[in-house]
Order: sequence, then structure tokens, then C-alpha cells
Amino acid sequence: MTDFDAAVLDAEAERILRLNDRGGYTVPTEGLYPYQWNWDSAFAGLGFASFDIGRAWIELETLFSGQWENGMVPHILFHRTDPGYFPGPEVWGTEGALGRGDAPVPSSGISQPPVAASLAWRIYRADPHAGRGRLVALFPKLMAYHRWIMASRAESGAVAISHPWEAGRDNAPDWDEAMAGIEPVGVEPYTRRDTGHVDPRMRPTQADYDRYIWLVQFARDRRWDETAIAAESPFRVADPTLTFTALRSARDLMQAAREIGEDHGEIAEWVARLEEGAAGLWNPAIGAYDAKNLRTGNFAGSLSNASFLSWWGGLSDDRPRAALTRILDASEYALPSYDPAGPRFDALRYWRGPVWAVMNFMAASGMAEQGLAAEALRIRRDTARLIAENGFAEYFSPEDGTPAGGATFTWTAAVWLAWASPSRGEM
Ligand code: 9WN
Repeated sequence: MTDFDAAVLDAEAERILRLNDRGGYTVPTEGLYPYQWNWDSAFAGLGFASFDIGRAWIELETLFSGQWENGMVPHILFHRTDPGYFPGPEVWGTEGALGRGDAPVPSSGISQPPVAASLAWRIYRADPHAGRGRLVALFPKLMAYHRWIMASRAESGAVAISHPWEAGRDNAPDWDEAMAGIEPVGVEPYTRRDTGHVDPRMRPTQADYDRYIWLVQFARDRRWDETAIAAESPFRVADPTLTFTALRSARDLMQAAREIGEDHGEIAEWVARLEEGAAGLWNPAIGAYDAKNLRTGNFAGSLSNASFLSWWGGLSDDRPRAALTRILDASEYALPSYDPAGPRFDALRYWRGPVWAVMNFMAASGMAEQGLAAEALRIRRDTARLIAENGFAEYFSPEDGTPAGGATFTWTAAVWLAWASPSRGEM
């Protein structure tokens, strides 16, 4: 399918990673996201690994420099304050948060999909000789992160989010019911910054933002006490993104443990618990894995790109295949973040329709491992086409590939380098 010059795009992707490098960490894109984000950074590491293995490890090490004493790895590290992003550190108010200890980097109070262990394992395998000491040093921190997830988010077996930002799929239809249950009274006056950078039609709505900030204030008022938040917040949703990335990371951590001669009994228990929890996310009504509102017990009824992370999570379950076939047939460019035939589909609005390269990478890599070669190839080709035709955008319309959100985007460039580029192998 190469009617584009892979070498030129490889060089451009490399240039983007260097461009967004702030010295030890990479911003997702200049302007819109001026800080270090958790899962973006792990993907940046994967991208760096294709041309600078030392820099790849530094990205992860800087991310874990912001780890809280309780093991939590924040979703944003505010290394240098930047007024271009809202909400900044003063809104999060995590100084003195329970569990934070003397973590040295100002941060948010929530986490994000835990892909770091999986990507560290890949970075290690790219060059075991260079990576051994780095992996040995990072391993206990990765363990502490996952111990925190299991202790504070896995009460249902599946992994729950306490804020939509935690799933990394901010305005996905998955949270609509839980978000509607919030009356955003008492939100302090604020000015959004995102809509100054990007067309508002490509971003969450004002009603979403009021609730995002309400939830931040709710947790801040409780000094980020996980126990109180779990007990009292109206928002608690078991999420396929968190569940399947945690499951995959646990499996990869187990391999890492074996490699460096560490005990893996505890990890095996996590895998068993998460597998059981994941089974509870199967929604027969949509023939796919789904988010579940833990306050009502209701499924979201949302067929999303996260639904198809089950293979990445290591599940060999074949049942989602019919839904996958339907979604692939319905999309010019796969994978849409929400079912194009669903009532809440919106081709450009962020996580309610657009295609995201990182999700494609995980979903298709899992499919390839579990024998869904044709589906995996289709998704990889679509990802390559999207980027070749429209640039390294944050996300893309599944209908016609329109690039949306921020440009010169770190994780899109990283996924290109690590996987989508034809120079990574036959396609
Ligand atoms: C809030 C950085 C992040 C990604 C998320 C994506 C978006 C932030 C925002 O950008 O979220 O965390 O302000 O919109 O949804 O997945 O990590 O790229």
C-alpha cells in the first residue's frame, strides 16, 4: 500500500518527538497540552526507542519521578507552570494530598491507563543489553503503581475510574449516565483554554467541562482520599481501557519479573482478579465489552475502540469478533472511538467518533497476537493511510480522515515509528 514515502514520514515523526521534547519529558503537543501526560509519555518512550533507546528510558524515568508515595502515577506532571492549559496545579490542589507523601513534582490527583509497564517491556526487548539496569530500577516502581491500582480501583474486579480524564477517553459516551448524575453546583468560575487552541466542535462540551471541574473540586475537598472518593463520589465507572491496559501490563510485568529474577506470585493474583473483573464487563446487548456504572450497575451500551482492547489484554475470547466485523465494515477508517451506527456518534468530537492512533496500535497488536491477522492488518493500514494523508494529528474522522484536535502530536508520531510505518514491516 505504499503510495507514500515511508522514509520521509519516519523522519517527520522523529522530528516531532524531538520538537515536543522538553528535556527529559515530552509534551503531547505544543500549546494545547504543555505538560507531561502519563500514557502519552509511555507512548513517547516507545517512539523514542526506535531511534534513541537511552532517551526512551529517560521518558519513563521522568514520568515515575512524579509517582506518589502510595504508588499512584499522576495523569499530569506540571514540571513548569504554563497558563495555556486549564486546569493547572492550583485547581488540582494536590499539595498535602493523602497518599502523595513528598512527591517532588506538582501534579494532578488522578491517574491514566497504565500502559507504562507494557511499553517498558517493549522498550526493554528492543535492546535488552542497554535496558537491563533501567528495567531493574523501574520494576519496583511499576509494581507499586499496579499495587495502587489493585488496592484502590479494582473493588469490582474490573478497574474503575474516578474521573473521565482517568480513562484517557474524556467525553466518551461510556460516562454519559454517570455524568448526567452530577449536578455541577459550586464550580468555581473558570476559563477554558482548550477551545482557544482547537475548534470547539472537536472538544468536549461546556456541560462536560463543568462536571470535570466539579469532580476535581469534589476530590480536592477530600484531600484526594481514595477511600472517601470511592465511597462518596457519584462518579464511579468500571472502564474497559483501564481494565485491559492493567491486565496487559500485569502480564508484561510478569515476563519482566521472570527476566530479572523477581518473584511474580503477586502479579499472577492480579491477572486472575482482572480476568474475572473483565468478564463482568461483557455486555451481551452490544456483543462487546462495555463500561459499567458502579453506582447503578448499568452498562453504558457503548461500543467503543476500548471494547476491542480485550485481545491486547490477552483474552482469547472470540465473541467480540462479530461486532468488530460490523464496525470495520461501517468505517472508511478504523477504529472509530464509538459505533458509527450508534445514536451518540459524532465524527469529529473527540472520543465520540474519531480514530486515535494509540488505540489502534493496542487493539490491532492484540488482535495480531490472538490470530486476527486480517483485522489487525486492516487497522494498521488505515492508521498509516490516515497519517500519510492527513499528518500527525491528535485524532481523525473515521468517515473521511479529516485531521482534528492538536497537530504535530507526540503519540501519533510515536505509534507511526513503532508500528504503523511500512518501514516496521510488511503491510
Ligand atoms: C485531559 C494528552 C491528553 C490525553 C487524553 C486526551 C486529552 C486531556 C484534555 O489529552 O485529555 O487529560 O485536556 O483534554 O483525552 O487521552 O492523554 O494528549
